[in-house]
Amino acid sequence: MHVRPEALRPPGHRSTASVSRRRFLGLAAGTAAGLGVVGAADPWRAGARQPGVPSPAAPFAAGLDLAEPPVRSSGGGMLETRLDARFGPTTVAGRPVTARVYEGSFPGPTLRVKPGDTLRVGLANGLPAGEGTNLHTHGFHVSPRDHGDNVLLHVMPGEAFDHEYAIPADHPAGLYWYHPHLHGDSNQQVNNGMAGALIVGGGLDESPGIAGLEDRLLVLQATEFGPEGAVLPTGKQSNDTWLRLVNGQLNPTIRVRPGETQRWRILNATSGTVYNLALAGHSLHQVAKDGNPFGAVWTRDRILLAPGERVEVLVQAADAGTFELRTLPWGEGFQAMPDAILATVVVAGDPVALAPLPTTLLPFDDLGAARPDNRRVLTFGVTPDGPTTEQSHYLVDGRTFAMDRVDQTVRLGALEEWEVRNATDEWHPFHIHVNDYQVVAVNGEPVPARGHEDTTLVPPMGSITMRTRFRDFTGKFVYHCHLLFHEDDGMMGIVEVVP
Ligand SMILES: [Cu+2]
Repeated sequence: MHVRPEALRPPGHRSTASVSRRRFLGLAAGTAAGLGVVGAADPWRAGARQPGVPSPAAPFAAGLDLAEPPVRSSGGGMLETRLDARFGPTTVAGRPVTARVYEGSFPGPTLRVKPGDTLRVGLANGLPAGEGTNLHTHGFHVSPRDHGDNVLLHVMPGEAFDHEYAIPADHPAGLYWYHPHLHGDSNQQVNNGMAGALIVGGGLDESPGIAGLEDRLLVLQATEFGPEGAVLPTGKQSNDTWLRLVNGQLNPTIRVRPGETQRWRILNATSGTVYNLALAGHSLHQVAKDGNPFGAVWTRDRILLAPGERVEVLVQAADAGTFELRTLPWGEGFQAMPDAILATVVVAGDPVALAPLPTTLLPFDDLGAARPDNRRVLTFGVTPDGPTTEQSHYLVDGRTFAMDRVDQTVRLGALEEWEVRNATDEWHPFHIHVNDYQVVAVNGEPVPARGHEDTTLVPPMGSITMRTRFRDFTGKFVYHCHLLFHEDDGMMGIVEVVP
């Protein structure tokens, strides 16, 4: 298996598993330096860049009003569109840059569909020579086969592939997203900007207390550009100097009237940045997670949002003023994320009467009392330290991903309980395709039933226990860590649903 040198030294995701593992990573850096990738002679390493200090040539515009990506909506039960993947010019925070993006847009266009629709996407690969890609509809309950949500495909440069997704009539309405999922290239491509929102209409859109609210989309991305505006290779980026972007903007202004309630749909479309979201002076009233409406509002002051996760929150502005939406410091050691401002909320204008929050939302299939047909235990791990240190990898159940191996076989229709254990001292967001699940316990302790989800942080040396029904679709799909460097490195497995 080919291992990119940069993959051995991901910013922010180096293991702190043990002293000897750290020593190994030092050796890995030495190896990479030998290849001229991250050596001391490298100007980025040697130079002027200090953590927390912006790039000297960074005329990115900040503070503009929040703008949203272009929207493409279905009509008459169909959305037929194209996604051209290219390494080329785009705009970030008002500045011309070069990166891998869809349709020249950072982030990509928002695709809006309804339950029962057919979504057709012509994916065209215009990336550099040798660089394959593919497309994942993250969170969609659709077939993983053939032209569906098939991430085992390789679409090579110059090639195109026509996807067709039949969205079930009972599909939960909410926020999903699309991004590339080619094993080995996911981290780089998503980090560059290849991501866009998928919104399924209906559901909460018509609920009392939510219908008619100002509905905003916030796509969170984090990346870094060189002085000439070219996106930096992931191995040369730093957790401390990533631009924390919202819809491709730096610290945009979100306008709200005093007393107004707004609905914000927030997507973490980064390759590996965890956000600890907080809005100064305001609570976040969460109504949905990962495209699934909650049964009731969950009010909190902070929301931890891992790569791949989505939340929908109601924000009630009280008095006029200016308030920062921030990600607060989170994590330890190599996984630590710094404090950063994401957006500025300006509450101003004619006041409106404060409306009560909805008390109940939408019912869901509570699996808490269900009897699973089968139980499994999966374990996230890292290669034990040893003398053959060049082959260190992130693992599931002691092995790296293999395209031609089925790791779990499940019967169609089965209700299963999976305990996902984390045998490392880093956090890993677990994600499974096609079928959502309900988390019933964290670290063995039962948790309240709020709704279903598809991406969940597993605590260091801890576990999550989830229940899921393998409904409607046979075929092969994957489960993995959504820190995409870890996924690319091997922390992924294949599940096959059989009749
Ligand atoms: Cu991970």
